[in-house]
Amino acid sequence: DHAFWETQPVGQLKPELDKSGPEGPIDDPMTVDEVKKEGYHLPPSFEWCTCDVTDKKVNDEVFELLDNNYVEDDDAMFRFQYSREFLKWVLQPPGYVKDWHLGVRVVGTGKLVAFITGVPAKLSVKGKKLDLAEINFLCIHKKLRSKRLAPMLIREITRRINLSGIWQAAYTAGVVLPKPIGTARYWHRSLNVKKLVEIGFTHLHSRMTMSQTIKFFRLDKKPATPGIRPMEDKDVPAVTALLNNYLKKFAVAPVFDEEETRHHLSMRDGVVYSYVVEDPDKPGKITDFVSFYSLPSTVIQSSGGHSTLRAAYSYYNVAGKADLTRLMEDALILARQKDFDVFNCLDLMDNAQFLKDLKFGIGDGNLQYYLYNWRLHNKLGPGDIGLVLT
Ligand code: YNC
Ligand code: MG
Repeated sequence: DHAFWETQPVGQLKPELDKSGPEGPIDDPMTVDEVKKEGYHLPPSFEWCTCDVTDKKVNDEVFELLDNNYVEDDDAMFRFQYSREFLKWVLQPPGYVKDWHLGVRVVGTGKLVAFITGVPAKLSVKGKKLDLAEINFLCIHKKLRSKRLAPMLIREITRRINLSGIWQAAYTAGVVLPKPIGTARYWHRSLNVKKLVEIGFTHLHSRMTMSQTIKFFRLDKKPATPGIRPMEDKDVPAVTALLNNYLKKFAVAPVFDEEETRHHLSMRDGVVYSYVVEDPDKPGKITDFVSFYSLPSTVIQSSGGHSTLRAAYSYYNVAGKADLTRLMEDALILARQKDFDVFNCLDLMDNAQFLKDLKFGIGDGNLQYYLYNWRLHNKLGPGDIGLVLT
């Protein structure tokens, strides 16, 4: 039973509750005039706040809340540790709305105890271009769990987004809610397998020694694709064209204009890494693109002197001239050079093509994809999904 989600314009898990209709909006159209102008009520000891992550003090508060209370794996061994710089990056894309960075504070002490964010994006869903919000960082302090605060955060951010005339949203979660539009799975490629074994992220195969395992995962020192180099600002138009042309083939994928490409895909040390292949025979011609972002995790029971797992996550990749597997092997090498311990990748887009060949191992748990107020008749396969939410 989903007392909250059964009241929302989303696909329902119980067939008898699922309203049929054409693919598209589930709710009747509304106008901004009809949206409630005052915030929803919170229990008396709490108040809403807008979190400006460019303010150093607020950025620290958000960092601390997430560092201590955000997503953990099922065995509570690792917890995501989004960096302060990362938060500034993902929360301030072109056209971002301050009011969509929503917090809850304790009245009196001012302590930040809950958070949820939305950022504007353009998504192509089966050929229709939607201006929507991408929702992320829903987090409630551990001491305030199971008090039905999450539905309040979701209702209030929906109201704030609706006030901008936006009626759809996209989000992902590890849990199954009404109702996934698709499901993807994480795969993991060891880069520093010795450390991964020491922190319990991975285990030695029963008939393999540590030195055999290290050899098995060894990579070349340098990438092999001729002309591969870090993306520069001058590459933005070519990367935008390459990316949009590639993403067209997926049922659900973002559409980037040049400003958005510059924001999401320019190199930012410690945050996001992007490389282009410039054709050695045709200077200036960009044929391929790879990118990954940095999302470390805290090692909860720190062991072997390791307190942080340095993880790179595959972001957007386009193989034009190069072979995708060869290109992604270069991404692994570049991530290793940047001292990442593991390279994580979802099985979406064309990624299933290279996961096994490049010695990725399948993870546990799924990542569920959702759309708010948009009906699709059939569940998408991972290969139909072209969207990566950080
Ligand atoms: C979740 N992840 O089912 P029902 S992902 C959405 N996303 O409602 P309470 C969730 N809903 O089933 P707690 C959810 N997890 O009764 C639970 N729920 O209908 C639903 N964890 O609320 C749940 N971050 O406050 C139930 O639960 C209701 O205290 C129960 O809080 C939940 O960012 C949570 O995993 C997740 O901090 C905040 O456990 C808490 O347990 C926590 O009693 C660790 O809530 C961190 C964590 C989630 C990461 C993410 C995407 C969020 C999407 C939210 C939905 C957006 C909808 C679109 C809005 C804009 C629309 C427009 C336009
Ligand atoms: Mg709660």
